[in-house]
Formats: sequence, structure tokens, C-alpha cells
Amino acid sequence: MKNPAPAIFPPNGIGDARPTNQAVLDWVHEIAALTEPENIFWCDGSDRENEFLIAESLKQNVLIKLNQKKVPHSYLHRSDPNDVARVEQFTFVCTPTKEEAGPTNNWSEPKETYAKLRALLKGAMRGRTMFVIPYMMGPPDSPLTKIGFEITDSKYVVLNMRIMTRMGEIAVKRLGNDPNAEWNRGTHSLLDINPERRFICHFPQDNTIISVGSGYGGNVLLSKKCLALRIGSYLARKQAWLAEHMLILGVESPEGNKHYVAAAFPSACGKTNFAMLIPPKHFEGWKVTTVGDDIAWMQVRDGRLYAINPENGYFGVVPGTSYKSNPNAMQAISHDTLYTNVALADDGDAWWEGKDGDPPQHAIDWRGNDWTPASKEKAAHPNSRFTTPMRDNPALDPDVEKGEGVPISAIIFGGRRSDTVPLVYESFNWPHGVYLGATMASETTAAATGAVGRVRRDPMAMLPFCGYNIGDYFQHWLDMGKRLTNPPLIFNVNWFRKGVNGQFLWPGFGENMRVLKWIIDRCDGTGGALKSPIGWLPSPHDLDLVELDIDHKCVAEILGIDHEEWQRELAAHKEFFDSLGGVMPEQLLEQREQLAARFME
Ligand code: GTP
Ligand code: SPV
Ligand code: MN
Repeated sequence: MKNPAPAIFPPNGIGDARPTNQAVLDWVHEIAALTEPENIFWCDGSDRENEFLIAESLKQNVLIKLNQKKVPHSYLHRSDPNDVARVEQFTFVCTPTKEEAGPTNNWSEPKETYAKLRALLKGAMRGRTMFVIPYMMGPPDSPLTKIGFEITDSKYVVLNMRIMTRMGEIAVKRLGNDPNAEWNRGTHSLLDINPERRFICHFPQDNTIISVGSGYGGNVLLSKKCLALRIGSYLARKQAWLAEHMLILGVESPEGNKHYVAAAFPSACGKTNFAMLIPPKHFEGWKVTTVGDDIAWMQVRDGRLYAINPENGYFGVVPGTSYKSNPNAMQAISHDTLYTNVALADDGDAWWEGKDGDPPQHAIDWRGNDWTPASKEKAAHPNSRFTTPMRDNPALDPDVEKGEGVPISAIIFGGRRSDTVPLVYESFNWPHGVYLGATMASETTAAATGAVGRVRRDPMAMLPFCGYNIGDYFQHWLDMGKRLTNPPLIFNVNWFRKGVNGQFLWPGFGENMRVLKWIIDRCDGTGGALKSPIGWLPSPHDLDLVELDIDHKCVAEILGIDHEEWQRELAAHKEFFDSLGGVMPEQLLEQREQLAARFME
């Protein structure tokens, strides 16, 4: 391969962490020859580089400076109004056969897709700078840690990747010079931010991602959903581990008894909030710590499941975040934070629906228009986000850098369900727990484009993120269970059940500690429960509800199972399994039969 034609930029020594691995260099040169950028910027992730890129972004209106007294080192980015969430309908898994992608993924043929994307990328970076971002997913000394390179023509992507991943020299070093080393190649170009030319394509067999036409979050921070989940899940099956859409938290009793739990909730269904939970006053001395808020990579060691958080920062939902709902997040995002699509108050502060205090009398909304409390439109987009380093979370777990990960005592599945699904219940065993995950459903949210509030099956919260055939994924979960001599217990939770008046029955947020406590008690063998057709259910006295202002009727209602609703639920499980065709593991079909039979007892 010849040297790339484009100049190195900037010339003053910033941004020159050049990869040393020839395979990476060859690939970068190939993409440069295709996209024809004016400059190549080899990102090193240094402070100096970051300051330079922020200054450039301010000049070019990619960022708006927030009031530095109120939110030091923090900036606002407004994405194109047509580009504010993940686009599941334009997300593709490009395996050689359609069967490998399976019934839940959009599939397109790899060769044709490469050709189509190459045509779109041809000359796409003319007159622009091409950034090469080396990044590492996972702590430096973990066997699960992966290396990726993202090529992008977006400064906003570089600034975000620096927060979300371990970026720069550290990744280049870890990869080394072995031409056969495993690393992910990610190419991103904004093109013209046209929804008709927006494609997020994954080539699992090639460990390759190509994303074009978007500048938003999960579409373009290729480390996150694309590598850590879609490509990650594909590699995980091959390499016998798990890549999951899960938070990881630690919970420690006043006596120092500590457990870790991992929880899969769909997008915008409470992972970040649960991971940063502050126990209510009644639980004085209890401590909840965060390992991760979105993604867990898990491996089997000595018959136990161990989890790492591959990320380095949080890309979290802003609306609803307040000192009341999530004080840890509020502290973390009070400085050194990139805000995307929130409102800009006249005093230069960021504002969003659900923030503490009164709304400003006037603000500029996420689209850049005037806004007042009388406006019909929201000031912040419902999927507006913060990007903030995990280091700034006051509740960060001390073992977040531990290479072997943290041992998982419980796995929790949960969706956003107005009805049917009780506050919490426990599976009878691992295969039954896998069934709970496989049949999870949730009301859709603003995290993806499309209708909001529609109940859909979202197995293990991975519907949009599983990089291969979902039937094989379920089988992989069942197989992993066989290797666990000391498996985590598996639970299902629902913070979002509503009463007849349409209000949430459960206060949620910090009060979820009460549910977490029961889960821990079950792990320790001390929690009480009743056997029900759907699993082990706490009765009201099994939950610690002291000092909780809640109606006894509400508690009974939220812990109850309605047989008519569950007949509909069972039918929905069948319908979902049927829609997957022949890929369903026999064992899960049997689980459904057994569940139906238990309702007949
Ligand atoms: P992604 O980053 O999209 O994967 O989302 P997430 O699962 O981390 O969701 P997050 O914690 O950001 O919560 C999303 C929304 O759910 C916010 O609007 C929260 O206010 C709301 N939410 C979170 N926890 C609770 C809860 O316990 N009860 C209720 N009622 N709402 C909650
Ligand atoms: C999600 O949608 O689950 C997210 C946000 O965590 S994004 O990175 O945009 O996918
Ligand atoms: Mn997520």
C-alpha cells in the first residue's frame, strides 16, 4: 500500500497517535483512497487534542458553549431534527446468508451492501478531515477486552468516543503489530444527513461496521451498539461468552455483604437510573455502586458468571433526570459533559423537562427555536442525551477496572409494561429464566425512531442489538447455563405497571432498592416467596416497605397476577415464538407449555 495522499492534520503534533499495526494502516489508506479526505487526523485522545477539537467545534457551530460557571467544560450539540435517535429500520446485519441474521434482523447481502456503501462513500470526505480513532472496550487487563478503530468525518463523534471509550495510545499499544490480531474496523461518514441515505451496516464475519448518513448516538458511536452489542454478541457466541444490553451494579449491606447484579431493560427503560440508585433513608448503611449503565460483557470463571463494563462513559437519557430521581447522574453531568438536543436557557444553562426547579421563562429549544412554558413542543427532545465520563459518577464501583470482572449473583430482566407483569418475580431455574428473557416485552420509547408506547417483544432487551439469529442466541443462553455450576438467579421486574387511573403504581427510582433488597435476600436464601404459575412471587410482607408511602391496595395490585391478562400474555408468547419460525430451541417451547400447564393446576 502506498502512503496516503492526504496531509496530516493538524501539523503541530496534536493528533498523531498513529497505529503501528500494518493491517490497520492498510485499511485506513483504503478508506482514505475511497473517501478522499483533505486531511487525516490520527486521534490520540490527549487533553490537548480534545481542547483543540472543542475549539474547532465551537468555531464551526458543531458545539455551543454552555454557561461555564454553571456547567464547567460542558457543551451543547444540536443534531439534525431528522436525526435524533437510532434507526432500527435502516440497521442491517450482513451475514452471508439471511438465516444467519435470523428473523428479527434486517438482512442484506454482504457483497451488494459493500458495493452500495462504497458508492455512497466515494469522495464523501472531500474537503473534510478524516479522523482515525483507536479505542479499547474493557479494562486494560481483561481477557474480554476488544480493540476497535473508528474512521469518521465528525468531530462530534471524536469528542463523544473520547468519553465513551478508552481512546488513543492505550488501544494502539494493546493491539500490537500482529497482522492477524482481532480488531474491529468501523467506518462512519455523515454524508448529507439524509434519512434516505442512512444505513447502519454490520458485517460480523469481517468484524466490520459501516455507518453512513447519521450523526446521532447509537448510529455513529460505533463502539456502543454496533461493536459492543451487535458484533459483540456474534463474537460472544463464537467465543463462548455473553454480550448483553445490561447495567451492572454492586449492592452492599451495612455488614459488608456485597453482591453484583446485571439487569437488561430495553432502551430508555431505566438501566442508567437503576445502576446509579441511591437507597432511601430507611436503608441507611446500604450502598449501591455502578459498574456499568448500558452494556455487560460476561464470561464463565470457575462455574460463575463474571461481568465487565466495556465502556468508559455514559450516554444517558436526559429528560426526567433530576436531584430527586437520580442525584448521582446530576452530579456527574454538572461538568465535563456533552449535551445533545437539550434546551438552552437564557442564562446559558442546559434545561430539560423534569429538571429540578421551575422551567425558565424563555429558552431556545433543541431545534434552535424560541420556547416558553406555554409552548406545545418539548424544549428538550425526549431522546436528548448526556455524554459523561464514568469517573464522574460519585457511585462508581471500585472494581470497575478489574480485568476478571465482578461475580454476578442475579440477572434481572424488565420491560415497560402498563399491565400484566408484576413488580418482581423469580424464575424457577436457568432455562425458565432464559424463557423470561426470551418473552420480555416493552412499550417502545423515543430511543429509536418510530411509534412510542407500542408493546413489542424485546427478548433480553436485545431485539435491536442481537447480531445473529435470535434462535441461536437463545440456545447460546441455554448452553451458557450448562457451564455455570453456580449460576446467577434470574428475575423479572416491572417498574411501570399502572393502576386504573393510569398512574404508575410503584414510585420507582430510589425506592427500587426495596425490590433489589428482596432479590439479594433470595440470593442469600433468606427472602420469602410464594410459588405462582409464573415463578416465585413475593407477598407484600416479603418486601421491606417500611417508611414507604404507598397504599396497601397498590402493593397487592402491583404484586398480583391476573389470570385473564396472563392468558393473553401466553397467547402473545406463542405468537412471538411462531413468528420466529423454526429457529426456537425446543427447550423454550417446552417452557411455554409448562407455564400454560401451571395456570391449569
Ligand atoms: P438507554 O440509555 O436508552 O439504554 O436507556 P436506560 O435503560 O438507561 O434508561 P434510563 O435509566 O435513562 O431511563 C429512561 C427513562 O425511564 C427516564 O425518563 C426515566 O425517568 C424513566 N425511569 C427510570 N427508572 C424509572 C423508574 O423506576 N420508574 C419510572 N416510573 N420511570 C423510570
Ligand atoms: C439505546 O438506545 O439503548 C441507547 C442509546 O443506549 S444509543 O446509544 O443511541 O443507542
Ligand atoms: Mn442502551
